[in-house]
Amino acid sequence: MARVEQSTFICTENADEAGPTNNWMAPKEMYQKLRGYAAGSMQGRTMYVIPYLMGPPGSPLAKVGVELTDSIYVALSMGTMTRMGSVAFEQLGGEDDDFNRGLHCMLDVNPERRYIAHFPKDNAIISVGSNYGGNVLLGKKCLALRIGSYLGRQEGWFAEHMLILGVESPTGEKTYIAAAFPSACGKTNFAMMQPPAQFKGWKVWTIGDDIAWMKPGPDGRLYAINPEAGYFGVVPGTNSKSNPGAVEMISRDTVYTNVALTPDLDVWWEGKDGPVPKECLDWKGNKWTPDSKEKAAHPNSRFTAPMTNNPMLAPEANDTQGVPISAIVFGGRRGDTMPLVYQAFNWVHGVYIGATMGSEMTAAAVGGAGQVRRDPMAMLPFCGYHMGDYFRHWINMHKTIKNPPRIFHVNWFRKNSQGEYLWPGFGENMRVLKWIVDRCHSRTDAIESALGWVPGPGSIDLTGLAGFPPERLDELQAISEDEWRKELIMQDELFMQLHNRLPKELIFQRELLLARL
Ligand code: SAT
Ligand code: MN
Repeated sequence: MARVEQSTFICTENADEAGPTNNWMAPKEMYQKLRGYAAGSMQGRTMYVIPYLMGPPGSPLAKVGVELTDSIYVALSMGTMTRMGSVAFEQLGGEDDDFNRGLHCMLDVNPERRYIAHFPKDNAIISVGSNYGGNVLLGKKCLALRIGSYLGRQEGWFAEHMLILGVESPTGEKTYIAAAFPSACGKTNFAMMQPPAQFKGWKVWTIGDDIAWMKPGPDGRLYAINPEAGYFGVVPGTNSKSNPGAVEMISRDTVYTNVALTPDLDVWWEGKDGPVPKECLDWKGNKWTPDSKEKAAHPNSRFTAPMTNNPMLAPEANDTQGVPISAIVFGGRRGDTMPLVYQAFNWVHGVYIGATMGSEMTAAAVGGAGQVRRDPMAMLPFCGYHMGDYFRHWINMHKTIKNPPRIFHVNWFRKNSQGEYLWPGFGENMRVLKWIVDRCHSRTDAIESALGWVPGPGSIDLTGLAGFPPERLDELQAISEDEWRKELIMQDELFMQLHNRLPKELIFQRELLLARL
């Protein structure tokens, strides 16, 4: 019912290449172990052969994989999440005829024999002993992020844990934005946002909700594609207020996992529109009533739905060249410390902001929910090599991007001393998004703060935001010395862990921030 990071391995020749934030085992040893588990394990079962394409057909950025699996859940989900079938083979040939070799064996889903092993040199993945999306839909986190990031570093591009959206203004101007948030922080909702009523004529189009592959184009801008063809989203809390587009999207052609089942064979979850059922079966199949102590749907229960069901799917989602990115947004789930929004002074400062991202852990991964952990660029569980080298790659790429995107940091989750959320979130995030868009086009004010550029007075439009006194924006933007002292100490722990490959530039950025504070 969730990703298991403790069972996820990067199998490079030596451990230092994988770095201290990944589990490591030598390829030879891992192959031997997993071939042992796999041998004969599909006897009497059905094996599915899944050729799949990550990215729009014909795109120079697209990649091919073939996954073997004995799980019908995987076969059906891969058909939604990727472009599956002969389209994959048609992509092969020519210059790049490599493809990812994937093997998934459910075994008896015993955690003792559970491994998600990546072999970047061989462009291969073996996953055994589980049947949860992030562990077994090998195109997603395994190929598009862990193997992808490894290839991206060699080939000069980025594989990132980012949504991609297009903001259309009333004049028809389109601005494309990529945003990295850790798992289960609302990426899908943000990517499918519906602007509030007074943003007349403004539209938000989705290109992707989870992963971006980005490469510099001939005009010096950074171009992004979504390698996926569907959304694997968190179900609880999905309703016509949080994400009206998703309600429509998942009303058909959708695979649900770990939700509750009503007596009339419908699905149900906490926060669904309509009345709470008088009784149902919970996600484990036990009888559930509104008096039950446990949740009916698992907090990480998921939907798998085709992107073509999204009413605001951008036609550009099929562009082979991708879309030019004007802004990169980093964000986490932080009850304190982090303001609603600020902008980096420049690229290296932006890399530092992304590298030091922190977030309260969620149900998407096993263990630790609620604790703040460092999650650089939301890639901690998904980077296929040493995180210090990953930061170096980000800094180096600046040389090949003449017109780099502006970099921002947002936090929708700041609370007051009573523990109440200060910002309404969801569609109202459009107000922050518009400031970001206006900054990209040099149309709005910002003032310098210790953290970066922040909105000038009145430059975040709050009209029509019921029950939101304007002073609350000051509370949301406040920089507390005490909180930042703790923050900088926590950042240091990550830097210490990565010290042998940490770019000096990031250490200097931390010093500068300290001095400004
Ligand atoms: O569960 S997944 O890994 O597929 C999604 C996520 O954690 O971002
Ligand atoms: Mn994700």
